[in-house]
Amino acid sequence: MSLKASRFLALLLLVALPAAAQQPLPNVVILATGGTIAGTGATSTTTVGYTAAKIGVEALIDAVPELKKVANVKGEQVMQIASENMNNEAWLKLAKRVNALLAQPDVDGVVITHGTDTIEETAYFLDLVVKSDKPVVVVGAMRPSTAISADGPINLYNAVILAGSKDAIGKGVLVCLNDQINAAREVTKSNTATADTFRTPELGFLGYMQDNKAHFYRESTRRHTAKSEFDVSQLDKLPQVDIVYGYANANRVAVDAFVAAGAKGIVNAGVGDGSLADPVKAALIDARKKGVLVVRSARAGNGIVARNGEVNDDQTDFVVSDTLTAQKARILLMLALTKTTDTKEIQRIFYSY
Ligand code: DAS
Repeated sequence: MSLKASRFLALLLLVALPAAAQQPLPNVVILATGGTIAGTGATSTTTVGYTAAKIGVEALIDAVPELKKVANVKGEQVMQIASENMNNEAWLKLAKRVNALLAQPDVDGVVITHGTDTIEETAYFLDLVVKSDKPVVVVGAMRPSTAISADGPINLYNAVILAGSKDAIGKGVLVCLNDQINAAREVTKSNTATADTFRTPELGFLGYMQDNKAHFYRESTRRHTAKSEFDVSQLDKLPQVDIVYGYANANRVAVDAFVAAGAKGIVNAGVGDGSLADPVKAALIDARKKGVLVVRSARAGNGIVARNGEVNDDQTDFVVSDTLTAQKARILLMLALTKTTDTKEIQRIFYSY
């Protein structure tokens, strides 16, 4: 090859290489709902007693200029609430917006900023109704935006990287705070105040965020998102399902009150392996006879609630929650009741999701 030709080839490579190295940035939409991540406190050391849901989505994005290096980001303010006030209507609105965005070919992933109190519930609801394999990442913060070492900015930065990551495709809805990646089905808020509060106690994290990259080590074996049979696109409300908490000396008042108020389903967070005090069991049997669906969960929060273990579920026509906590079982039962009231079919659903 002549000197001239080899110089031309070297020049070509110099120009071509950097371009090839610069993959196009992913398009990520941030849907803001409120919470501490959007919270403000009176001073930089106020980490309790602050006001949640004060700062808008554009301010959240502007506070992290590094986002521009990792994704093309757009923001929408879907609502502005502290998440203890999250409800079924808000979930339906959020789910419909997420599905509309993910159906767009120019959207690669969605991040939802959210209060930490009910992140685990919103994430699981979306895990069951999002009709796409594209990443959906729910993120929050344990310190308000005005606090020293506020965790919101780095959590938002990591969430956007994760939502734009090809490795996150098909993993289901993810909850990512404190550099840890959790699956929606099992994640739970385990501490009232610390930055490492989100845990998947026994089944473990899916992976970690480190050095601007998602690192996955496992994935869920249960149905979710694109493989889910649930569709809320035509729904504007969900069946009323309530939770009764088990404890020593429990009585039947709460069960009877929920039935009288028209609950279509009751989840019992039982002691031990979903055990029921006699008065509670009698009340739940009466409820079932009136057509209310009953699911036995466990306040322990981990482990399998065994069918026909502490209660003869075949005889009482109850359903068991498998390993779902009561707050997650409530969500799955609500969605199951949009499709069927057959307890065998509902038990199949609890063993599938
Ligand atoms: N009240 C809490 C909430 O909105 C604040 C937070 O931790 O995000 O869930």
